[in-house]
Amino acid sequence: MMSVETLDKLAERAEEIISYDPATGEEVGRVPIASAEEVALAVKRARQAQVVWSLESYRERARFIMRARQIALDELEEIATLISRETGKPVAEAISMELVPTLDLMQFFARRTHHLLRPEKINIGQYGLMGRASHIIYKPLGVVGIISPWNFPWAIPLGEVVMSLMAGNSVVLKPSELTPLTGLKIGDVFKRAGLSEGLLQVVSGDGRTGAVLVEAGVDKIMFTGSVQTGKRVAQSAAKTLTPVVLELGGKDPMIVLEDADIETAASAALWGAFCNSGQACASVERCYVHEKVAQAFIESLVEKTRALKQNIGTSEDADLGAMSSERQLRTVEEHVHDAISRGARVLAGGRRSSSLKGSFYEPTILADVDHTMIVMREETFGPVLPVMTFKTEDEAVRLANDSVFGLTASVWTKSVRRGKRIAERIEAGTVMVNEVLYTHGIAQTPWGGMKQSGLGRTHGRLGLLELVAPQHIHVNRIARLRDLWWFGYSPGAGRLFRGLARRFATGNPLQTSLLLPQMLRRLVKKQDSRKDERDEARTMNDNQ
Ligand code: TXE
Repeated sequence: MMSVETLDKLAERAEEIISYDPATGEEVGRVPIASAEEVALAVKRARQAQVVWSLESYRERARFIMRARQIALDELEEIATLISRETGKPVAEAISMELVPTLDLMQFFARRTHHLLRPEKINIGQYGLMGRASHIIYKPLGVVGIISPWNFPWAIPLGEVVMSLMAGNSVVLKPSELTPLTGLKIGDVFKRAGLSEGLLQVVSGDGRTGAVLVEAGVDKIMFTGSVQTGKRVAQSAAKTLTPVVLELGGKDPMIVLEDADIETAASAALWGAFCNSGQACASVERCYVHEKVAQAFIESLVEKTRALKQNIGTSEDADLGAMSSERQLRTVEEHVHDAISRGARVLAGGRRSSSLKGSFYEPTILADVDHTMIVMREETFGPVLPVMTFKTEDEAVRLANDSVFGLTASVWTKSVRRGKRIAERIEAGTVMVNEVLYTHGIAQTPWGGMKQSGLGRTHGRLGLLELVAPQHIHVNRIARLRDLWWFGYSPGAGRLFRGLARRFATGNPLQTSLLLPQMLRRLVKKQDSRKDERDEARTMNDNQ
């Protein structure tokens, strides 16, 4: 068995990807890297398959999703074990954080997409009084390219696959090179559900394969990963104006006010910071606690941290498993060393596990931290929770907003009203009051960030709208009348237009009604001039 570090490097270089269990260093399996030609072919096949799929009813599309759902449910243990082996996370967590939410999401979008994407009438105000009507329909985009990360290798891509398919698109999925087998498993489940092969194709590979997919002429890219790669994806997509949704990192703050339930808040901070070994984009990465309750909160947090069990993910009693890669573990080490060198105190953990051989880092609590430290500024993406104190609500909000990221945040207080008021002041795509991290698991709510945490949304109706092209249909029911603003400009027309600016543009029909005589005169005159034109044309014809 090779060292985990050597294995990471090998996996990066080889022309096939070898997936290793980061807890044991054992090989889980290997897959070939798709060539540029294979990616292009996949997109071509996807485009052909999508034409027929876009004509299927929502009910028909839903049948395939529900069949795939049943297969995933029947194979729950096998899938959870595969996820655990490729990522290092506990099997229990693979079930609670990846399978349960996606099984729920599948039934939700299977049952509700027709409702969420139903045509919508638009109230067009006074134009409606003029016999016009507008509505929107939502058309599929075509081929959606999904590029996904390793931290939730099942839940993140699967949600986007389901939403894309329900919206009438086909999909080419490029899973992370660290978790290629879980990606292929998604393809396998849908294939056995009877979905035609072109509609969901999984192309295995690393960043190069992802880069090829971005430029392969897809109609949308759904990317989840680092800020750095996200910017590269956006740049390359800009060449063809391919729209992108970017779900990037976070440095999510948790604010514990003096009136919070301290025990519950400490348990929430524990789970929010350490589930998935802190490798969630919405992990609690910074904790701000009111100085009055700081001691009680920190004592409880440290005690709970010390009681956590770390072990190989497939063992029944593991709270925390291994980190997904040696590279990620090194990032964590750098952040913690930097913090210590600038005066931070380690209250728990602070080092890789001495008893476990793989990529295990002990759950870590840091105190005496400040915003000069990397651990308070950059995404750590590991089991580290730095805790800082504050004196006033304003100070807490200022500290929470002092970040280039803005994915999620949480506020803890017994007063829901106060929590909501503070939540609205925080710059983040999702702010939870008395909750942490978990809303990616709610299919109905939108997910996405502000600032450098990303662009666009996934999940919920807003997420579904990213996967369709809205088309506005406008109808004039009184087609026999010409419009007031058409040609035939004259001093009288000029007077009417000035009146429109003053009265019609107020949006008030009563004001507009004062212009009725002028309007009628113009319409009649126009009708007359049309009649004159017709008479003139007839005379000319007669004379010929
Ligand atoms: O992500 P990358 P990495 C953060 C977290 C982590 C850091 C690095 O802080 O430490 O990112 O992780 C594909 N064109 N998050 O390096 O490189 C790649 O193959 C197109 C937060 O693993 O962004 C993989 O499938 N695609 C995040 C996917 O992009 C490219 C989850 C993500 O890899 C590409 C993961 C390119 N040029 C990491 N280069 C979250 N939001 O949850 C790579 N890829």
